[in-house]
Amino acid sequence: MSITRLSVIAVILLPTCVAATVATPARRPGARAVGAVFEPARRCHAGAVPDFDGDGVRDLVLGAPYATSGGRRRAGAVAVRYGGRPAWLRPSPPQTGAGFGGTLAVGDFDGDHCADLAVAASDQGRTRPGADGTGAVAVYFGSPGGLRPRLTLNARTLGRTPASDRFGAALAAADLDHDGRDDLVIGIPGLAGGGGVALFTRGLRSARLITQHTSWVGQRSSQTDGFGAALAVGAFGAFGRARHPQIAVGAPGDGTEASGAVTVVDPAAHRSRRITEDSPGVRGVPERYDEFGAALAAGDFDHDGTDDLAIGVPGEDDTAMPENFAQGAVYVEYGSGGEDVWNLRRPGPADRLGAALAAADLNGDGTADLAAGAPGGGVVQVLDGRRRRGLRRGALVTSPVGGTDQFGWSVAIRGRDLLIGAPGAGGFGGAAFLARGSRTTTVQAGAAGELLGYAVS
Ligand SMILES: [Ca+2]
Ligand SMILES: [Ca+2]
Ligand SMILES: [Ca+2]
Ligand SMILES: [Ca+2]
Repeated sequence: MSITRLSVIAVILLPTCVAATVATPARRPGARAVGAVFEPARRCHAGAVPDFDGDGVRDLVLGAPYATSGGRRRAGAVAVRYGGRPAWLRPSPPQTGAGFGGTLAVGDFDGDHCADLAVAASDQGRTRPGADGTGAVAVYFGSPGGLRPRLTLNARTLGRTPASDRFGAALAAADLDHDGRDDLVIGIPGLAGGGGVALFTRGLRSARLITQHTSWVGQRSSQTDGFGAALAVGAFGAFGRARHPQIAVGAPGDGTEASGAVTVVDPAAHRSRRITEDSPGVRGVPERYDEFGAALAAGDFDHDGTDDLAIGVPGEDDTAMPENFAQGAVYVEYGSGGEDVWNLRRPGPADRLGAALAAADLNGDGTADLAAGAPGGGVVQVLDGRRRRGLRRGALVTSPVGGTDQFGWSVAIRGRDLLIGAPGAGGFGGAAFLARGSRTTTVQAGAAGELLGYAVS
């Protein structure tokens, strides 16, 4: 899912004059030691998620990849809400068209219990006009004084020469090696040879690359596969490793005419398994531009101790009604071997259900639930997990603004709340909302085509 897809719509609908945004000065890199002197003597404790400053109050992050930063158009910015207090993270240095904030991930990378934030600028550093960006990921560490810039990761960190890699087009954070620190998984869907996935472990000091050509993956590839365009980490129980974290990697451009594929990789066991709509137990039919694997989420939806994998297929058509192109679908592959296929109850063309997914226990009954965005339809379908029985249809959250707002382009579950991005709202200034039950409130609205809510976390 590239920013370009939305920017095509934005270019058509936006007025040509785009006003400059008022920039809140970013925290100066290197100011960390000085700032620490004035910080209250308090530590972070594991609790509210995410909590960057350790005050026990949940914080929220909203990506605005087309925000103007430092006078550079579309350099991007990220709005951080410490409790209710808004602040901005700006790229340093800002680069025109970099799209900083297009992808976000929250984890505790240094294990100090302050949540940390990874922000991708996957369009950064185009080698020529119109080419995909090389991309970079900025990592901010949480502290009682808030988020502080710590390091930047890019293709060079992996010892590669940057090209049109789209480094950071997908991100996931989880403790893969059980050392008490979250590891960062970075999707590089444009990497030469069909894409790749980088694993940064041990406080992000150790790096390794997995591609379709990795010996134990062993797939044929083509340049447009987009391996690494979506990521989810879960204990899927594949390869007989019950509680071991594994990585699901989406390659929505793989297969015949971008029907899409997902590969579950186990970097410790050196095993992998490829899933397509042609796989045994999967009911679908691979069709042109289905984009199977454009979004992924992992959760134990039937509470059997094994994570289940939700796969977004936003390009899925209704075979019985050809005019319903790209109504979208969500496939759920249970660790037990069962499968669900979900559509909207009243689907329409270009709804693109499954363009965004999030999994966590939303209703507090102890079992993971699933939220699936259908940004073309401006809705988010909630599916409630049930012990032993799996998902059932839950609430349909509809856009409070309507129209071309792309409500559901991004979605995250934060406690009992759904955090929903609508980057098309307000003439593509964008907006983010919190929804609980039938109540939807605005968190923040963007301005001047900055696409706020393109990513949320
Ligand atoms: Ca906080
Ligand atoms: Ca931390
Ligand atoms: Ca399960
Ligand atoms: Ca639940």
